[in-house]
Amino acid sequence: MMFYSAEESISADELKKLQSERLIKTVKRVYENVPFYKKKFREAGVEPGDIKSVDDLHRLPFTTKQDLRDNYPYGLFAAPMKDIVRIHASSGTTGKMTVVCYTKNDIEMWSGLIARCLSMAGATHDDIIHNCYGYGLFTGGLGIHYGVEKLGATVIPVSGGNSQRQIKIMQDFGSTILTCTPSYALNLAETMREMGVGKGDIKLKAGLFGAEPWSENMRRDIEKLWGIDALDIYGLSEIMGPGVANECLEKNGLHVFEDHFIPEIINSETGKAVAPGERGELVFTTITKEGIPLIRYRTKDITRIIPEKCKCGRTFTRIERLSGRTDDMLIIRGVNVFPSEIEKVIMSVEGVEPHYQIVVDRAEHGLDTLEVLVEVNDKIFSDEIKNLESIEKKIKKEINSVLGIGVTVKLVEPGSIPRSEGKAKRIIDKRKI
Ligand code: DLL
Repeated sequence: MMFYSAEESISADELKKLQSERLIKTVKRVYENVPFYKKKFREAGVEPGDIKSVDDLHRLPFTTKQDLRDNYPYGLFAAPMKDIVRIHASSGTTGKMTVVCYTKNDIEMWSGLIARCLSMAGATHDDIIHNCYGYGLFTGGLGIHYGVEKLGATVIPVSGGNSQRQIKIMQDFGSTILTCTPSYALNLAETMREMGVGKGDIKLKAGLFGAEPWSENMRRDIEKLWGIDALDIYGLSEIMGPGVANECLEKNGLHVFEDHFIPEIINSETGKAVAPGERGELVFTTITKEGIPLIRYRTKDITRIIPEKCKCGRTFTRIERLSGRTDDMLIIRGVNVFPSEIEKVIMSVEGVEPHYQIVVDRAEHGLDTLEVLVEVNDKIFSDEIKNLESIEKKIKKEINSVLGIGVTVKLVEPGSIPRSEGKAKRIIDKRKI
């Protein structure tokens, strides 16, 4: 089978050899160029010479977001500024920005990986990619942009916002692939409906959606509303940006681009590897980056490795759809709650729209409260009160049985929950305010 790059069907032995060579080089590079790593390796009692293959990876210490912040802005760069051609940064809701950089080779490598992602969705140089990821410091917009050009397809650099214009452009310019956050894909579908444009009026055939968690039910909705294949694209600024892992058309987990990033799944409390196939925190080591290579970076994202081989023929390992982050776990009355579990319940109920918000508060007597606001469609909303009440009850009961805690559910009018143009803000935790 022919893939965009030959590495996609690499054998296990070849991969191990390639990874080992690249890891050895990267470890040497950071040790020699980044004082932070030299110090950290010495503290851990490990030297570059100790790393002889990927089997020695576990001997290296972890890197965290805090390390990036402590070395803000350029402290972890492993290349001189004369070789850096681009900076990106993630805003971060708390604390300092996380600043990352790219050399010419890094941009070339990143673009190649995005081209790989696009071709996994069936794109070729004949396609027109409608890119609504934000352009700017965020890695989404420019990351996808350069990948489209690398593939030789056509990029429409429309960025987010002005949804009516997005639909018009899609119709007039003949966009065939959509790239945006899954929440924005839903938002745009709604605008399309309001404008009286049908999925038959546009040429879209697939989409790469990521930058935020989404569920299998949300995929089902997006695919139905648009009449397309909706694939999951994952990445984070620290490791590169979009394109660290991507789904193939089997839609059963994301292939990690192991020729550039080595994934590990660890128990976030002990730091030890979990048993094969078990869920835990995803950790990445970059093995080809020059600007800011990261060793055993703790992503805080939770997933598991899918051990079975993929039917598509690609040999890169797969990770399950990202179900949340260790730091967006809410602790409600002592119970660990992942927003994705709530989404799963909501989205399985008939008549409920994929727009919701979770509001956490602390009552006067000190007890945490969890309220879930869910939009229903027009038909249900104008239905009899008793139908609304029965849906409310159903969601409440299901959440209660999944999470084991009581919640308040409020069905709200269509269109009343704020729409996002980038990453959706679904959790409002008033307890911190
Ligand atoms: O969101 C990069 C990106 C852009 C990925 C466009 C995909 C498409 P950051 O802003 O640094 O980078 O945010 C990274 O977003 O650690 C995850 O928690 C979350 N995330 C990214 N992709 C997915 C996904 C970009 N497919 C953080 N599913 C990551 C779930 C995702 N969460």
